[in-house]
Amino acid sequence: MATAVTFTNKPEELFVDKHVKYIQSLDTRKDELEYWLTEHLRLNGVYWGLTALHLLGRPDALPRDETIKFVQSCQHENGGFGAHPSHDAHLLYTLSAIQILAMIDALDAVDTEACAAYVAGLQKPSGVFAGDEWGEEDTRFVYTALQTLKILNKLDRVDVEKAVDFVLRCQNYDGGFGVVPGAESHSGQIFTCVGVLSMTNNLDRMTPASRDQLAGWLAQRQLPNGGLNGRPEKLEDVCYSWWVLSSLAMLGKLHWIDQNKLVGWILSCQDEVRGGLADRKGDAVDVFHTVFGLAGLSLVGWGGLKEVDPIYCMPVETTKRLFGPK
Ligand code: GRG
Repeated sequence: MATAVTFTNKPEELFVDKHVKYIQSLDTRKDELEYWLTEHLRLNGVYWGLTALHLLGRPDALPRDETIKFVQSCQHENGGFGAHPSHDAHLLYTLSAIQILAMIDALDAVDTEACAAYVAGLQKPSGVFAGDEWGEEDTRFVYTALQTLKILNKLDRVDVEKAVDFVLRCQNYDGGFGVVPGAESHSGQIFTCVGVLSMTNNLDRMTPASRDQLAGWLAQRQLPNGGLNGRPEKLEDVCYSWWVLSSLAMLGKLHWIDQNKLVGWILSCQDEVRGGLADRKGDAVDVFHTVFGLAGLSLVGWGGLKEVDPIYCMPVETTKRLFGPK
């Protein structure tokens, strides 16, 4: 079970070695209930941990061969990936699988043709993607589908223009984006929509005024303590240091928030004894908040972290190797 957490009042330090050890320890906690309760997220967890390690400058801290074998064991006959060998395929895990392999330069270890066919088979006539065979539709799945195919250099397998048109229909009167047309604006969904527009070079399909309105909405997510929330009237959470900040970065408006205040707030969410970051100070740490806190710090250039790519949430080193310099 989750152990007690130790937070300082105002750390000014990033506890790099502690965070590395924390991530390394995650796969060794097989006697803890939490390990088994999170099996449905295992492949995402490997992606979060590996991305964090790359940003911390320790890309080799997880065993490469074992990582490849685990990813291979999660691929289904239909080409998609499940969170764990015994779980059904879904786009959320398929992207994580491909991102993991991209980061460790091992894309040839799996059947990428079958993977692309699986992804392409999930596009609907409206341009949106379903997450899996059961059909839930969401802007998250447009992002995960297009990023997967972009990494595999197989974007031509789907109708990108229709996907982009669908995303544009999800923009609201307040400037934000939701899961489907007419749904409430949420920073997580904004990341996926601005990400789709950015990775397909379609950001200019939004007018400059509309981009400014969206950046204004995102900047308003900063609360007096420096942390960011995901939508109005909600609590701050370390993960929005990624969803909000990466969206502002893609819009070229990172300077619209108080970066110093945000950095101080993120650092206060570290467990300085056992490593890892929590959603907010005083809560138990987990690998999801650890990677998105670190990625937020990387976006503002803090603490000697490796540079993260705001569109793909992978190290710039990886995206440069895949797509060339911007
Ligand atoms: C490659 C980084 C990466 C992502 C893949 C799955 C995906 C694409 C993006 C998810 C975007 C998203 C919806 C993020 C938000 C996650 C989150 C913390 C949701 C919580 O929602 P609520 O309603 O929380 O529980 P609030 O804070 O609104 O109360």
